Amino acid sequence: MAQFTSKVGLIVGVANKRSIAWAIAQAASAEGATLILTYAGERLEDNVRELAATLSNVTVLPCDVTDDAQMDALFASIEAEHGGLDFMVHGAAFALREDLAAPFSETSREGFRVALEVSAYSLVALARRAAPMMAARGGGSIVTLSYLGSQRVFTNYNIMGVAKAALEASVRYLASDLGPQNIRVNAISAGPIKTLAASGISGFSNILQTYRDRAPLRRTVDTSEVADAAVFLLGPNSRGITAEVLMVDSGFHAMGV
Ligand code: NAD
Ligand code: 0WE
Repeated sequence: MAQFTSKVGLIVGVANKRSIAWAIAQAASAEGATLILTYAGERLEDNVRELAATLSNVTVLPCDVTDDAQMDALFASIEAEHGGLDFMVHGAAFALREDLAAPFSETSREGFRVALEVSAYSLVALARRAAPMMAARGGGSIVTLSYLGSQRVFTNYNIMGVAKAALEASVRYLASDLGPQNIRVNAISAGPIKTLAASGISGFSNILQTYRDRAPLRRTVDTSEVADAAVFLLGPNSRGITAEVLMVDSGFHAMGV
């Protein structure tokens, strides 16, 4: 039987058809999940509604992760409509564009705050609200998306690397907090993929080519490969795994010179 039959999942971070979160939504839906997809701002609402219409059992709701009222309303409406939650995917990240171009030492106080708030604190804020609804069903699974820039320096990744380091540490602390309620918290560290979040990043093609040249698999990964790993971490096959950062990057992270 499909892994997510009668399971309810919240997916934060769909912007368009190239989004990693959208690939995860499609893979979870194929396993029978009922899904709630959120959009960040009215500009993206039509996009997300069009995508959602291609799946069955999907609800679309607003959620700007910097807005506590929107987050409260989101979970209230999930409780009212579905009566609970079994899994959650967090794929929200944002830094000011200027901070992904200037030297890291030029990062402003505001740029540091924005990147850490949207890309790391949002996981904590969402997990806090999701946890009681998951606990009431005997447990749950939370997956977020990270990048190797949390551990190593990538030119121009800058404040996002610091935000991903905070995100990965938050995964471990949340896993410790929520584990007693049988709620698991893990991250997938994906290799570079040409999504909206990669658009206009100067030198992104060079990063992709470096992975093709040097990763053990001699290729980049695509969103369906990240989605398959996410289905594993969200579902019962990973029931013994929490506080983990799973690398889905063609093995690039293992290489030295
Ligand atoms: P994407 O642009 O499709 O997704 C990023 C999402 O963040 C968008 O849906 C956007 O709406 C959302 N977001 C930004 N600010 C928000 C806010 N205030 N409230 C709610 N949502 C907000 O790009 P993606 O590549 O699919 O990124 C998804 C995740 O994967 C991010 O965490 C990213 O850091 C991570 N990641 C991406 C890559 C890559 O190369 N594309 C590699 C590793 C990890
Ligand atoms: O996490 C990311 C990128 C996230 C991101 C992207 C943008 C672009 C548009 C956050 N904020 C913004 N702000 C914008 O205004 N990735 C893992 C993709 C990525 O971005 C890079 C990378 C990789 C990989 C930037 C520099 C170097 C490598």
